[in-house]
Amino acid sequence: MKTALQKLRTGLNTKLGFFLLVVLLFCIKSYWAYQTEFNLGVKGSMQEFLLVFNTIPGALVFLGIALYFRGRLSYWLMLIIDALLSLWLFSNILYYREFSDFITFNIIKSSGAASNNLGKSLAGILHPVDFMVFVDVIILALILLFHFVRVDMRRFKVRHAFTVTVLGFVLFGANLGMAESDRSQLLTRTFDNNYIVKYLGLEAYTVYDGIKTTHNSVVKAQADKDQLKPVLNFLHHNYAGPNIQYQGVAKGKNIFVIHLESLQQFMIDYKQDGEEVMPNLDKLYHSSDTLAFDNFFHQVGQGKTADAEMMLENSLYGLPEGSAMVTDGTTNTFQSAPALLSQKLGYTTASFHGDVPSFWNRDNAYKSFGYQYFFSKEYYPKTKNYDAGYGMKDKIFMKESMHYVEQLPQPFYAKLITVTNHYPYILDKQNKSIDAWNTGDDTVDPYVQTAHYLDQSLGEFLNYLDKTGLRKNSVLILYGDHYGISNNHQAAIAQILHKKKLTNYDLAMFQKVPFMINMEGLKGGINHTYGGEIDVLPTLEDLLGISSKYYVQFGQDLLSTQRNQIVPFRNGDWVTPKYTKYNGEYFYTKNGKQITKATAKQKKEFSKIQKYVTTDLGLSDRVMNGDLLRFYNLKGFKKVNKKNITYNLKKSLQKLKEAQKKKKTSVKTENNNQSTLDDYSTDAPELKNYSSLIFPTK
Ligand code: GP9
Ligand code: MN
Repeated sequence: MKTALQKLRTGLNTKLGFFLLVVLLFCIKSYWAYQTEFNLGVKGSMQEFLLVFNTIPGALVFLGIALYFRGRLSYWLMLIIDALLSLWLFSNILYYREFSDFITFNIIKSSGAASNNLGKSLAGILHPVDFMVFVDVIILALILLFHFVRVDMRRFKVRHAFTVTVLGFVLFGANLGMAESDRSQLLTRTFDNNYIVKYLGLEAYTVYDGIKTTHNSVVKAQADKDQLKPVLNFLHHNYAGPNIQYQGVAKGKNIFVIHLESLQQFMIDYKQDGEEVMPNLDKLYHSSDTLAFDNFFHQVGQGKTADAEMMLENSLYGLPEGSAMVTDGTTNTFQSAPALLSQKLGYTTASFHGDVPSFWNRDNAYKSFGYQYFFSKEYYPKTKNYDAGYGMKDKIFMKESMHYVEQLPQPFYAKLITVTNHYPYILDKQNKSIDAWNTGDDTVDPYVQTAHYLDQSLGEFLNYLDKTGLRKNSVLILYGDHYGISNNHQAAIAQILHKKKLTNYDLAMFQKVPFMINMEGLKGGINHTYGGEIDVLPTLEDLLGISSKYYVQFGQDLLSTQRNQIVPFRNGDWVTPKYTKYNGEYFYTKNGKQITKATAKQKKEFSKIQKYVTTDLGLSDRVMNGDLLRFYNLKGFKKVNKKNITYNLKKSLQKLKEAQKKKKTSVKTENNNQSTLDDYSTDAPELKNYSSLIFPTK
């Protein structure tokens, strides 16, 4: 009688036997990764079951391709497919660790724009255990190489291979059916990639994403003017008029938009050993000249910084996947803040960023936004150690940016994008002036040090504004672009917030970011309205006295008394002053109590809010995907002519020179052509040895 082992051996010596072994190992490995490497939020027995089950259909279909081939080739093909699927899984594990999301084709398309920084972060987040995803492939390869199994040279009938493929699709159908019964509209709502992987597996998610991306290009080709109708109806219906108390109060002022990288609201007034971590920002927050918002949320998706910029400057949402600035920034028509302000009010517009211009496709998207200048890394002196890995260190960046700011004819709109407080929060010893946190989570702990550094750089900048008098005729807009500490670090978050356990409500509130408007004489105070990044542009427009009534903008003026105060998150969750919906759970916003059994009335309220959120996001996506603004004729607005804009160093410097001759209102011109840079004091240790800074001249 044959022993079980012998039987197994005989089984494995057939092609089907070997195939089943490959499938089995692949499924086990995928399941292991789902459980340990991702945070899919599996709840209940159905979801538990599907997490195991969904590994099978994709494995049968993809690995099954090899069954259509003959002999040895078919065996090796099986391993090649297995290796490719494993590589894809591996890439997703790394990507997920930083972004809490899965890779999309749009992200891959944009990887040229994002790769330089992405590469750096990936190297830093690699865990040895990640390589486990290749173990089965290696074992199988050794089995074949050392002839532990015999290659079955018999013909595997096409009919049988086809049966395996069909079985894969049938099982996928069953999987989808069970998934839909647990969560309806799984594929149509598309709000969260995590859901799709949880229910359908990584392979199905990838195919789904590919189809969607192709579909998007087709959508653009098919879009027409009529699609604007529902958009305009919705916006008209939800328009919130200006608050007369604030209407036009910032007219004629310079505008500084300060992009505070990864800064979250909980850092305001945050203390470490009794000391404020961000004293300069805290002071600004509490100043009587500052309108500070304490219920202001980031609303970014995968595009992170780029999504924040998209919202701030267009009042259009980023996309559910990828970065709209990358996928649509080059080709779409926009009616953005820089273009509006320069055309309507004669502003000089410039963005400043101490990184390469290609990141997030800024070099192209900014042209579409109508930015006249884009001062990126090459415009700055290359002083020793000026770079912290993610771009120039904030103190150096802020100071040196003033070399260009002082040359911009006033009034100007200047956006300064900081980067030092960016994951993985790298800062050299000489710049660290407080201790790191001690949560035991290495990725989180140094956040407080880079945030402190960011605050110091702000303090130096504010001093300069005061000293030069620029403060008097400027309005400052400061905002945190998105979370710095992702929900993957819950144990650390709980410690930082001094809480025992976190609920989904806590995580929702953890998405608050600072938003402040500061201007001499502004009627300030802490404003409790619920809002987010989408609302900034309409707010600014009303402060400047331009009516956004006929603009295609999806936010509402934060100061308007007619606001609905519904804050949509990019994945379709939301916050209102009354209720919060986060990760599928409902809460009272006031006290964080969970609503486990909603009354009929509450259910009705929820669905009304959800309808608004879904429509708001959906229509914004339609504008973006269909490039609908190309059909919208905004009265008094000329379509931006990108061909007239260049960010070439030599040409831009020339243009800046001429602009100052033409319009003699720059800070430098008004200062008898003397630079004000000496008024900028910084304690940046890197600049100590430089008596003067050499800026590029051509
Ligand atoms: C890079 C910087 C960071 O240029 O703006 O972008 P993020 O990773 O935060 O999206
Ligand atoms: Mn960012």
